[in-house]
Amino acid sequence: MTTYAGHLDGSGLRVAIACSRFNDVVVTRLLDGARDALVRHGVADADIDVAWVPGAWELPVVVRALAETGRYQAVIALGAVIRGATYHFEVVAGQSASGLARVALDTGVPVLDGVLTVDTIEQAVERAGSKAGNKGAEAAVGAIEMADLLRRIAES
Ligand code: INI
Repeated sequence: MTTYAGHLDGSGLRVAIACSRFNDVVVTRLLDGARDALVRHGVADADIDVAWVPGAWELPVVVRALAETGRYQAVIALGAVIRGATYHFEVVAGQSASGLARVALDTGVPVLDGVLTVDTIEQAVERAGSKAGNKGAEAAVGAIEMADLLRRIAES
């Protein structure tokens, strides 16, 4: 029996991060968490590229462009969709998530969904480096695991 498992060693990996500027006070904290986690797991800071888009709706097309360059072993999407008074919350959150999933399946490059979908700004802040952890850091660790897992499967 062969068991494949990704290790959390990011040395030699190139990773792209697409960030949405909407709610950037939160997204900047997600980006800080993601970069910190990548570097602490061995990814060189010079091997991390960041692209900014207007909102979570725009993340999938830029994540696709990054994935299709072939330069990155994983792409991380970061954003914050906050229900608040926004009537099209479900539309933005749903299309962002399904678009990101489609890019991963279409390109074969792992896409980590670090987009917060929450009811309030307080919940977003909690998940961006305070009492509920940092979803950007979680996505970064997942990116390293997925990149290493796919490499092991390809090389077996
Ligand atoms: N974009 C977000 O990233 N977060 C939100 O909470 C949000 N709300 O609430 O509207 C949001 N909307 C903008 C959207 O992502 C697009 O940028 C916009 O619709 C233009 O296409």
